[in-house]
Amino acid sequence: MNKINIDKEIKSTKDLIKKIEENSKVLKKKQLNFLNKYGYLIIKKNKYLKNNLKLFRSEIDKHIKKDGTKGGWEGKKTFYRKGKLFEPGAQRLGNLIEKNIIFSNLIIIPEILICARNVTKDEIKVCGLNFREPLKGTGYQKIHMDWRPRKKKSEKFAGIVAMIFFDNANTQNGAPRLIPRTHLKKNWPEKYININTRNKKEISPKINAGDILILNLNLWHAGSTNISGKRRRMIMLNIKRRRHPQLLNYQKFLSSITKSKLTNSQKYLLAIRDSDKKQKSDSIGVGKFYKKDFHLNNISHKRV
Ligand SMILES: O=C(O)CCC(=O)C(=O)O
Repeated sequence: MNKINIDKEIKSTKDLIKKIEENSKVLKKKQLNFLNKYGYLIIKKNKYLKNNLKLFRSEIDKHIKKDGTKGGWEGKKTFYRKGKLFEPGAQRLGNLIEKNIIFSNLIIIPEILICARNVTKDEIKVCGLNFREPLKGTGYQKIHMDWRPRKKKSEKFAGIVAMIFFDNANTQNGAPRLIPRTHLKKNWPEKYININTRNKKEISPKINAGDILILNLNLWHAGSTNISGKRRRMIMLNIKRRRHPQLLNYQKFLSSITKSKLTNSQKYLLAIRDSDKKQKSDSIGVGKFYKKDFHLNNISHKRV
């Protein structure tokens, strides 16, 4: 199984997972234990991604051409200024499902959903689906995490980010850097290390096109410089516990036409059904908590 093809009404994540694993387990226990222990996991390309890599690449390139320097600003319009890049050094694209319905297939990849459930041990929802590609000579980020730290070890983890790669990635074209086991720490990375420089414990796994790198949202990681300038297209799927807010308010930012094309599982995961809780803000991410904890104004926790 490579994506969910069922379209029955979904009442809970438990229901969804049961349907995904109706016939067989999607991931081995060993893989899930690795994710819990080290905070990351590489999942080798499945048949769906293998068969559709070309299609995704050409669709991504079409939107890069169309959005250009305006890419990635969906939901963040109050911060937008003419000519200001969403992230200097990287090509970004946001609200991908509204751009083309094929991107909605990425949110129902069973391996990703199983990881999200395993990490959160809770009801889950999709909070964001964004494209990032580091550009030649740039793309370096500060070491960060994608959600606020847990206050105590007994607190549940918030979720995962699944990085879906459409090109091979290595240290030459900006493979992500990560520090295994840091998801277990109880504070922001800057409380322990210098987040601006490379850390001696960090690793940059070699990743093939179609592979998925799963990170616990609390794992310390960062983007690297794309030295060679070779393409490194990647989509980040952010999944959190259902009670947490979305990076993009999908009830507001998906049109009625797009919503009508989605399956019941996708509507459940995006929390866009009438019965789903309404989010007031266009976008809520880790930045909100970072700025509060460090008494900052408009400073990114990722930019160097
Ligand atoms: O693109 C990458 O390699 C990592 C990006 C990342 O960690 C982020 O933008 O939060």
